[in-house]
Amino acid sequence: MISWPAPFIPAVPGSATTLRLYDLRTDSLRPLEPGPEVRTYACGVTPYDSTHLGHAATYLVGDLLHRVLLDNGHTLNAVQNVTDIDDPLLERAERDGVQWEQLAEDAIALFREDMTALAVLPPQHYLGVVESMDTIAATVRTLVERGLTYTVSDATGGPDTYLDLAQVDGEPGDISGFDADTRLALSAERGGDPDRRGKRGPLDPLLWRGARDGEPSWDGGEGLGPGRPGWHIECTALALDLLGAPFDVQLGGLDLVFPHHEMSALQSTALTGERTYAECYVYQALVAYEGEKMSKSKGNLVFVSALRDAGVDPMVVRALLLAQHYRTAWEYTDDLLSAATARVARWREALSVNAAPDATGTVADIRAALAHDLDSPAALRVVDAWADLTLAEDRDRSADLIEAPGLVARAMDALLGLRL
Ligand code: 5CA
Ligand code: ZN
Repeated sequence: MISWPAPFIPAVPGSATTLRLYDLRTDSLRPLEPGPEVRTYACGVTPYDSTHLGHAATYLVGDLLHRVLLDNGHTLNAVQNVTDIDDPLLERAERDGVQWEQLAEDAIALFREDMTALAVLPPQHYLGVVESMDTIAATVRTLVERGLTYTVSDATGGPDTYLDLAQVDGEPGDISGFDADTRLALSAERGGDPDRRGKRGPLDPLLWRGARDGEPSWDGGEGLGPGRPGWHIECTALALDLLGAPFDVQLGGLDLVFPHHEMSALQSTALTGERTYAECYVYQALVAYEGEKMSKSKGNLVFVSALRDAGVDPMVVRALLLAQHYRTAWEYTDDLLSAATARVARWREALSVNAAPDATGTVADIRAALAHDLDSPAALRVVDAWADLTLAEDRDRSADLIEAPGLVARAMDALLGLRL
């Protein structure tokens, strides 16, 4: 699947700093010490609606991470999927009386536009489930051939193939640290079927759903038959195919840690024998609106495209998002938009002066803020301080440099994705 155009990243003089990143699994801030090529996996959208600010915040975490890594001289192998076939997509298509393929295509096109407008770096591999069906089915067949699966059939249909977690060397709380009751509750809430009769273990993930009348299906090959993949295996199959395990960083919103990433990791262990799926698990805290998590199922959404249609500069949206640290939950309000609008205007004013105070320290401070767990709010405060100083009426201008505004502009562009 084509992704979206890559923004140009200007070169920024000065030296980079080692990135320290919070890893949810070990609950610690750790120096990220990847090889020359960094392998990241970001869970992509389920395309049945347009991009809301929660999605955008999540993809900006990966974007900031990738920008810092590029600044540190790394190359990237970033993978992102598109869940272009799954229950929520089929349910929405049915509700709206549209073809599920068309619904997905339109939502993906809009997502690309939103990511382009927000200057999010595109992944090296952007893959839909439908186009990756052979890879995913082959991954499921490997688990079947190893005797690690079983099937359930009942009045709802089947045969549905599950992974027998009891045979896998790992615990379903390894990453999240959630206790058994929480795991059960979240499984039921987030697409699982812990109460289904015939399952050996309540959390056993669905790998392949046997074809049902009226539902799209694909030939899974010998031992599987017609059907479609369960949710978690799509990400495991793509990550192992394109990155291998362990890869460097798993990205997503905080609602994905359980069951999605725990199941992805256990499936990977069953396939590779390797306990570590990702070296570091990085999550965007959930963005709320009107008192609740912004979610497609609840409908309390602020769409990036709606803001764009209303004439909001995408760089203002980006500034609004970067003003929040990715690990702190926040709620969208119109005041945040007003504040970001004023801030961007002030930065533009400062960047358009002819000469300004030396900005070498400003650039170093932006780098230092991002190197500390992608602290974008701190990085923006560094820019504010430079703008305040530059625009101060009564300051001494004798040491001003003509190149200073351009240097800050380049650093903001390359490191923060703010092209003003
Ligand atoms: N297709 C799956 C991942 S394989 C999926 O979760 N799709 S999604 O469209 O529901 O979400 C896409 C990404 O946005 C996920 O990482 C999800 O955790 C994140 N996300 C969704 N809602 C919010 C929110 N309110 N705040 C922060 N991140 C969110
Ligand atoms: Zn995923």
